[in-house]
Amino acid sequence: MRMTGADAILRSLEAEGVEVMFGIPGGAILPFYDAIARGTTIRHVLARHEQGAGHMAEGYARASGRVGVAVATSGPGATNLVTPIADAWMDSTPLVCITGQVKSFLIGTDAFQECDITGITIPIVKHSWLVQDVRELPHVIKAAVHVATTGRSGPVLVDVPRDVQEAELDFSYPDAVSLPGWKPPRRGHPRQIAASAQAVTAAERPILYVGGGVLNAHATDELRALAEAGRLPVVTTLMAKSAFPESHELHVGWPGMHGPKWSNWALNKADVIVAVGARFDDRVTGKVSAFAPGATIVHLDVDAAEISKIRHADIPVVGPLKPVLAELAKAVAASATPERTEPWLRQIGAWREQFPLKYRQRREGELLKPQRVLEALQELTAGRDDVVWTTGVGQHQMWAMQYIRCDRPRTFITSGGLGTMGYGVPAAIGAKAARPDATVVCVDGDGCFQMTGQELATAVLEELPIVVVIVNNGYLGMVRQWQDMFFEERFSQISLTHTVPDYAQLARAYGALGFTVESEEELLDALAEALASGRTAVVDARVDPREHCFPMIPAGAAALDVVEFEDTEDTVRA
Ligand SMILES: Cc1ncc(C[n+]2csc(CCOP(=O)(O)OP(=O)(O)O)c2C)c(N)n1
Repeated sequence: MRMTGADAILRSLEAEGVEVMFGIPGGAILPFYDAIARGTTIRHVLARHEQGAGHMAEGYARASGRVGVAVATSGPGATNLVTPIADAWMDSTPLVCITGQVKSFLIGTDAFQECDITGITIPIVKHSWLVQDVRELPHVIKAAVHVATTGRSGPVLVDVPRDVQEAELDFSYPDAVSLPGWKPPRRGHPRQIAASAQAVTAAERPILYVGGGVLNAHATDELRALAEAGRLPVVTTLMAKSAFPESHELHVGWPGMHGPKWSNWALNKADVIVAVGARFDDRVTGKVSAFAPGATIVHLDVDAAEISKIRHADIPVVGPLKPVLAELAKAVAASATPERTEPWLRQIGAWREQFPLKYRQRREGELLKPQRVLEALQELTAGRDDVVWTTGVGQHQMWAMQYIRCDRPRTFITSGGLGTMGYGVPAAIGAKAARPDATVVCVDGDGCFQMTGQELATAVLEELPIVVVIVNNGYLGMVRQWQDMFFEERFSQISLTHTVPDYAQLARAYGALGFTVESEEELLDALAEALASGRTAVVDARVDPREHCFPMIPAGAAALDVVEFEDTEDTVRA
């Protein structure tokens, strides 16, 4: 069929089963938006900032397990996508970004809104295309989705000059894609899987150290089968939160800088660590030379580049996690004596009793404790399996990790690797587009909210209602904590105030519900109303800025050297 390049992009995305895309139009992408106006089955969500569009596409991808699509114009539109692209790169989120480019004959002339976006993003994409021949478009879009979603998933970029969008081609969509340079592994080596099973079943203190790769690989059932077959304790990283049911007896928390002490002890005192789709991030290991010194490392990953990148893998298995975990679970089930791990599980349980999460009770006349906001959210949503959480970055994110329980996959969506403030609100909107049935709650910081809060307009007008709970401590709280602990309380450029802006009024200005809460009673009422409203709502919870997030492994310290909350007579234990 004869059509323009712009129509061909759209028909190709439709052929790939894309249902939603997020973006903002502009000069160099106008032909594509004209094609949208002429009709498509794909819903387009109009963001207020391209960074928002990118994080929405990421939130959509993470909530649905499908590829996210973001669209922007050339120049500033494209550069506004750089942060979400970097974010998706760090967290292996499948993302296809489509950008308009100036007309081919203008490239290299410093034309209006020209920028070399394929050049700028080289280190943070799996692959990118600057399409110069309209006839290549169907294959490029097919390849883009394929590369983004296969092997270790991640972001790709397709940059299309305006004249290429306007040129015509005879459209036919390819059935298959042939990319000689992209051949992700299709199965793990049976001998390595057998060796892994042997190490696991012989171990006295084994542990599964689970990363976000398990969610990306849709391998949560296989993970559970493995854990149950060997009665293996499971720690899930921030990126893997929700990959294993958190109310399961074998879930033993979250490792790393703000993980509970008992989780870090379990990981660091293990004799066999099975790393599954995890990458020994510095926020998990602390000082690498002191990390889990006695452990044999079994490392399962689809990306060979992760093997022995940080910690030597004694038994590497490179392959897609779904079949690899299934085979390993089978092998472990055949040879494990599950009672073997009971003393170890009891030991971890004892540490759990000994080292609970703690904070100081609010005293008369003091502001709410931030931890209490998270506890209240957990209490109000306990037992519901239709809640999807997103977060910003900072103390509130770590408290959300500690206090919110997630039992179903893809229900906790956060920026892990890049730590992108402003991720929470747009990611929530994207998650809502993916899961219209779900109640999507963004736990945000007041600093984070001010980076992308304008996307409330998108949530309201596109009818993608979300609940935003701002843990408002009036500060860039996590920075305050570091300055307090490591810079002798010299506070530098961190004060935001609790009251400017007035978040509830701001929410109302966008047509959302707005609540300001300062007491426990107001908090519970506002959260209940917001969660039941079915509307976009912002709960501004004004909390004590002095609270630190504990426990904490100081950057560069050994993971066993956890700094804990110092008990007072009115300690609250979780
Ligand atoms: C875009 C961006 N800029 C700066 C930082 C550094 N940073 C990390 S946490 C943080 C403070 C976040 O403050 P807030 O959103 O209020 O959350 P809180 O820590 O108070 O819960 C900052 C500035 C970052 N992670 N991302």
